[in-house]
Amino acid sequence: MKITIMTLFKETMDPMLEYSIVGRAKKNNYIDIEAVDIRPFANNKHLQVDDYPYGGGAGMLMMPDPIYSCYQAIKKQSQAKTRRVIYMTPQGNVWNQQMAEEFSKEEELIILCGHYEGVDQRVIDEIVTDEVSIGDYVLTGGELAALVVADSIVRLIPGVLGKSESFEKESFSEGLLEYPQYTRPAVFLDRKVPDVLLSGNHKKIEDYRRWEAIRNTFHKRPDLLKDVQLTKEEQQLLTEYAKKHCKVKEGML
Ligand code: 6GU
Repeated sequence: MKITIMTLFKETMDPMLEYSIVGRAKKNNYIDIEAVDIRPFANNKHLQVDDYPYGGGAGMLMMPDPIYSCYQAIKKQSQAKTRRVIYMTPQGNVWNQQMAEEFSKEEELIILCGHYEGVDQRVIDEIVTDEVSIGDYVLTGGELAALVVADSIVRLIPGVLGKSESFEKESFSEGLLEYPQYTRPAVFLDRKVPDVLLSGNHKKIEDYRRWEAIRNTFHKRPDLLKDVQLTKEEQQLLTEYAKKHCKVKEGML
């Protein structure tokens, strides 16, 4: 997998790509990921990359030509047969785990970070295959959003996470949030670790964790439960639990 991030702020992104799990994945050649500066691809003496919008209005727009030249240079260097080009924009599809899984299977990704008031529409129409947002709020630029998207993809690539960091039982992997976790000491500020976790009974521990994950999801993100496969028994348990623990607002059911 190769990921190239096109940006006017390469220096702000490089440190995030050199450290931690992403940096390690890069060093160990599980992934080729880099930020490329768009500015040197400007076709004018002053390396200008933004200009006023036709028709007037506030702010500056990124000019199409530097972005297109940058894209062509990236494409020329690549052996990939297929690629997707993501434009980071609050107008895009809101990123989620399912999209991360889908994009992690691609051979090559190019991520375009917008800045200022945006990007000339013609270069978007020419090169972009997917528009992505990371949520309903506005950032000053696409860089932070691109790092979020890249991080969530990189960690899904086989080999990137070690066994101890494995993502089999984590939030969203089965549509549920995670169960709560505990480490030493067994008692902290008079708060005890649940007895079952010290019991050594693996079946009991597994059942306890599954139920805690369901309970956690019910309280924090009940909207996720509609996509979770619960056993009949779990469904019953949850119905009982809900009756006991939740006041149902009038008109809700
Ligand atoms: Cl991808 N870009 C910007 N500028 N703001 C955002 C965003 C992206 N996603 C949420 N807000």
